[in-house]
Amino acid sequence: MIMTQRFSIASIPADRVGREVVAAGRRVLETIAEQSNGEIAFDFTEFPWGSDYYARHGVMMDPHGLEALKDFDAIYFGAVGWENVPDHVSLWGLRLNITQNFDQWANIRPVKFLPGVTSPLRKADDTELDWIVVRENSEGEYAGLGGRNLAGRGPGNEMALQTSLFTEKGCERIMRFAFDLARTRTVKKVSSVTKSNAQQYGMVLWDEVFTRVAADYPDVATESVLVDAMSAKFILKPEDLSVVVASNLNADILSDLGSALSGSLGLAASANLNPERRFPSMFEPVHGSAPDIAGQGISNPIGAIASAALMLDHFGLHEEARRVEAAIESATASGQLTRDIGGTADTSSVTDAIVAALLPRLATV
Ligand code: GGG
Repeated sequence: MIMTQRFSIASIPADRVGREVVAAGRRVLETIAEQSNGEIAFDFTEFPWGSDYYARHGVMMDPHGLEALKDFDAIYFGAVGWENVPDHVSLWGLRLNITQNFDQWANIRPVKFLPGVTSPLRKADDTELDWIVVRENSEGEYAGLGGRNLAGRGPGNEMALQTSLFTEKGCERIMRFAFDLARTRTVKKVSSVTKSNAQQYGMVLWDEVFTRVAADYPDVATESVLVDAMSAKFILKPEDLSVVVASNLNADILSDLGSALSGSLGLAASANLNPERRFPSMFEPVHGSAPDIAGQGISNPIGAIASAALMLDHFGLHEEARRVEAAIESATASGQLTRDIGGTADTSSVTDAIVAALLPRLATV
């Protein structure tokens, strides 16, 4: 008798290209399930939240939405942000509402160089490049602490405070996560991104925790690099990188730089993890809703499909995750490229190529 492993997935395509790429990722996951001869099943439930929902209801998601999401095995997210809602309202009302309340404190963002995709980096032609940005995803510059006041003094006199929060616990857990991840990689090295020369409280604590945690991992090489120097290093010495751990904002910026260097933001995958599994983790492409190309069917589905591969890893379906990654590589190598990476293919033909390239799984005994 076949034992089916079932996984419940809450799908939140949200805004514009988010819908196009989540549909593509679902096709790939459904193909994985079809090819499993009944051994794997994905049960999707779609939630209509996002900026259009805001236009109808005045909120980005149902007020009881977190309750509705909390028992799913994972969340598959598209992109948030549209012109009808201020960006800080849409981001905090949906994406950050989920990452913060589900304590998805580790955000991993692999920077992968794919065959057939031209990188602006000279070194990508003849050097093996591949690194992972580990983003502290629960505090730092995104703690949401602060306020605005003194508007009563009249125009030009208002003040705003935006406070970063660095806790020992928050720093330590993301650093241990980064070191544990480094131990699984060929190059066992963690680079910590800091700015402690200028930010003498939070970032000095960050550095101190890094030094303390590093002492528990003598087999892993380390370095501590200022964020400005790290942005230069991404371009000039990327072969020196394996795992890069950084605070919320620094990692957000650096991971965009990394994915642009690999060819396009459209390629970048991410996983917002609650490593303790008290809550579902959320998988999403790094890119946003892309108003410039939304609705034309030309968005790059690879970031979302590679995020689905991260979800498969999270489910323990490692062989399936590798099959999806290999299918992506096969599609790009054969020239199936969207416009952002120099091709002419549309979203559906790239997705078709990836689905067609999914090799049959190895027989189980
Ligand atoms: N899929 C990623 C997404 O929708 N991003 C929207 C955005 O503006 N994110 C900013 C951030 O999370 O820092």
